Amino acid sequence: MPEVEILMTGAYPEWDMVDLEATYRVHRLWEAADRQELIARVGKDIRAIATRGELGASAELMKQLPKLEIVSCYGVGTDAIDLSYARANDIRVTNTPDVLTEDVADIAIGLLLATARQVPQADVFVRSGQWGSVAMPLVTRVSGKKVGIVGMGRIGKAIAKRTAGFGCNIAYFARHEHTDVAYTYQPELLALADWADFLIVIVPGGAATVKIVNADVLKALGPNGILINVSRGTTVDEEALIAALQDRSIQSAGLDVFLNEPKIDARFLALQNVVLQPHHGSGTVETRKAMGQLVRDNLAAHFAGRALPTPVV
Ligand code: 8YV
Repeated sequence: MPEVEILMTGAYPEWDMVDLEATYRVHRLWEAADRQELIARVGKDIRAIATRGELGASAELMKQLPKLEIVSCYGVGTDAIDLSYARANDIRVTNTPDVLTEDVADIAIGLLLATARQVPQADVFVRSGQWGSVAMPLVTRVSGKKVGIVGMGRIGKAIAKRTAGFGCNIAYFARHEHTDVAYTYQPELLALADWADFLIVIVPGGAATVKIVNADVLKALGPNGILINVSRGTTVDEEALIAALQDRSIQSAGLDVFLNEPKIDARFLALQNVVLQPHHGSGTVETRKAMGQLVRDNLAAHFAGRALPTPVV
């Protein structure tokens, strides 16, 4: 029986589970009928948490694991992990950067095209037999338009590169100017939204970015504007977004992330001018295999006393 005990907060694909369970004694928190009972029973022996981006690890959970040494996150965003608690308690934290960059950028473009060109609506149009009897409504061009990118990290840059391929004019909002890119830096988000035809949000989640896309930003984006969010549900004021979609003060939105996933606000389901994705930006076989490998590499390095491949803390 493997002796290092780890707690998993949510499932990974089967190929990761097989590998992890061959190497560690894995406790499946999400399958426990009574999670508190499981933690009370095994918590004192847990040395690692394997979690996912959206599940994270709270201070409340970590406090109940006195031997916890490392939290390894399957995902790049660590906003749901209490990093201050980890730092203060010498708990290492790792994530899975780089391996998912291209896929998340791809889905941002996929959502932009799906939303502007109304691909899901066109699919319904053909399947429902309307083709030939009524005209498909004309849609919005993507090529050559003004794209505002909110966040110019690794994924923001990959999105910019793709939209440049569409001949788009690109500007971005970030905490500071990025000198390694030639796109226009706009330090005012409101001004960026006012200028842009399409606003693509890819800033990290967390306290600093809560509701940065608020009612004023949506108003500035305007009735022909399209919002794409592939960051976290927290970065957009969802009440304001639903109101803006309902009264068409923005044209439409393409969303991969929401508050309260997977139980998202039901009002989204009734809207025709939004394309919905189940937080699946990194959800390709290729990327998920690489993410699982990186989680395992970080855990293996930690327990072998080697340098962590992708440390956050
Ligand atoms: C999720 C993500 O982790 O990378 C992130 O921050 O949010 C995603 O990749 C993924 O859906 C696995 O749960």
